[in-house]
Amino acid sequence: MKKIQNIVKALFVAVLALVSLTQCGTSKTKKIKAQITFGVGGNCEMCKERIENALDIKGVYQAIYDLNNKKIFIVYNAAQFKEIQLHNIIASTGHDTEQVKADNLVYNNLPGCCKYRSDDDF
Ligand SMILES: [Cu+2]
Repeated sequence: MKKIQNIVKALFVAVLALVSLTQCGTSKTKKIKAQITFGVGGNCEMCKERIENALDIKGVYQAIYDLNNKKIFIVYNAAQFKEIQLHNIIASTGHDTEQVKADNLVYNNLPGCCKYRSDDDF
């Protein structure tokens, strides 16, 4: 009788270990779905494509740039990105955001039709 109890006990421990192992695996890809909207400088369809392509990355589920009101809507994994990182990704393509100004060198390399800054920005 004692032997059976020990076997049951061992089985129980093994199952527990397995469960905690799989939980550990899933916690690595934890998802905290969040959404955010903020202003981004842009002019044309090329800008829209550039901005949205920059966010075509793992951990970003949706990125839609609205050319009319110059705002981007992003659905992302908040366990993977901080807000400021999203700003930085966009700014790195030459597009100013509400929080991060794009590097002038990158901005100057944008095609003429994409120059969205007004002269008094400088
Ligand atoms: Cu453009």
